[in-house]
Order: sequence, then C-alpha cells, then structure tokens
Amino acid sequence: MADTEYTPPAVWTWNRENGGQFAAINRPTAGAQKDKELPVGDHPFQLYSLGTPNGQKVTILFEELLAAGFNGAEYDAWIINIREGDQFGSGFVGINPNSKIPALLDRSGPEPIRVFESGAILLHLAEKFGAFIPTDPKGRAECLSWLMWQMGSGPFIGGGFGHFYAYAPIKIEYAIDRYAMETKRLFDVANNRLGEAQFLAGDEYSIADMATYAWFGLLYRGLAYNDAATFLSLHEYANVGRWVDEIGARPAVKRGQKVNSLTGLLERHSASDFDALAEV
Ligand SMILES: N[C@@H](CCC(=O)N[C@@H](CS)C(=O)NCC(=O)O)C(=O)O
Repeated sequence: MADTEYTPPAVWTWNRENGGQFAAINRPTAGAQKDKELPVGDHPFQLYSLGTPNGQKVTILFEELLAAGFNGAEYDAWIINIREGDQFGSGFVGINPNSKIPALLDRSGPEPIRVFESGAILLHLAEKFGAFIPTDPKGRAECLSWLMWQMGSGPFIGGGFGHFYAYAPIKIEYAIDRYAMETKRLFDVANNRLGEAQFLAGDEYSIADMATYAWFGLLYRGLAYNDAATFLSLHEYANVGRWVDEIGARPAVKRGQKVNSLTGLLERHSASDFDALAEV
C-alpha cells in the first residue's frame, strides 16, 4: 500500500508540489501574502465569506435575525474566493489572522470590532441581539456545549473524512476508515440528542443548530464529498433526518444558504437581492 511506503524524515520540510487541493495557495506559514484591501458597504455588519458550511452558519444567523425583526442586523456579505487566495490578502488577514472564512467586521458601535471563527461570530451576534441563545443558565450552557461540540468536531468531518475520502490525491484506507468511523460516531451523538430533544440546546432553536445544520444538512442530503451519505449510510440517523427537514424548511435558512455562492448570490447587500433568485 502506497501509504505504508512513506518513512517520515527526521525533520519535515514543505513539499510545494504535493498535488492536493489548495496545494497551490496553502503554505506552512501565517500572515498576508499580498496587499489587498477589503471593500466596505453601508451596513453595520461587513461579512467576508464564502458559501461553504462554515460561511453559511453566519449568513443563516443574519437571515434569521432579520426575519425575527432585528433590523440592526443588516449586513453586506462580500465574497472571499479561497481558491484564488483572497484569504491571504492584507485586509482579510487584518480581520482574521488565521486566513479562513468567515470573518466579520462589526461596525455597529463607536469603533469597529473584528470577529473571526464561525462559532465566535455566532456567539457575538446572538449575544448582541439577545436571540437564538437561551437566556436561562441551563439552556445557555447546553447551547454553548453543542456549539463548541460542532466547532471542535467539524474538522474531523471536513478536514478528516472529506479530505481523505474526496480530495486527497491518493486513497488511504487507514485514513478513510478512521475519519468515516468518527463521522458516523458524531452523527450518532447528534442522533441520540435529537431523539430526546427537538433541538440541540433543548426546546429552543439556537445558534448550535445553525452551526451543526450547515454541515450535517449537506452531508445527510448527499450533497457533500461525492454523496458521502451513501458511503456512510447516513439514512440510519432518523432523528438527524427529522431535524434536517425541519431546519432546512425555514425560509431564513434557505436564504442564508444562498449567500456568497456561485449558484445563489455572489454578494448580498440587501434583502431585495434575493428577489432575482428562482426560489428562496
Ligand atoms: N474553524 C474555522 C474554520 C474555517 C474554515 O476552515 N474555512 C475554510 C473554508 S470552509 C477556509 O477558509 N479555507 C481556506 C484555507 O484553508 O486556505 C471556522 O469555523 O471559522
């Protein structure tokens, strides 16, 4: 097997030509790689993102806040093309030193506040508007627990399973087995929870559901990683299926999933931008 033939050297060195996806732009160092300022629109919130699951978490929350009547949540969503290396521009790195979407500039107060990491952005906005996070200590703790669970475990699904199953230039059975098992285990965790409660935090729909739905909805419906739903037998998780249907039917969720997307809105600056789309 090809994967057992590799003997790591005493000291790792960077092989620019490893052939994997993003090999052309990723490197083992941080910081800006080029000068590029970010555009700024009129709204209090400036979001720099892309319609991947991590990006959709935030646009779903913005659309939910607006649908709930929080007019102060108006936002401009600018597209960051990560395949073109936009995440390494100086303006973007100034907001997110980790060079990954999503990144937010909150200009609603006296001085702009930068927020990076999708979980931190969800929490920042939920606390600011007092919405989609339970206020009672028990519900809040449950919501934060599931939010952090998603943030901590998401990379095993995307960077682990998705990468080795769909993107890696060679198929490594050990890696695919390891991350398929972990992804199924995570679905089982959610399935058990959703068998005892309507939503992850309990009775209330919250930012924990938005964060988790962005990933689980895509996988469950067979829309990620060459129909991973079949490979992972995701139909076994019926409670997840019930919850995916319920959340996916929400108009704000549908709108949020269309932002910063090649098949939806490349950018979003106004609610009326959605009017041009077929179905939202
Ligand atoms: N933990 C981060 C992960 C964000 C992330 O992985 N973003 C990906 C797209 S989904 C990205 O920007 N990748 C570009 C790169 O790695 O260069 C979050 O949740 O905000």
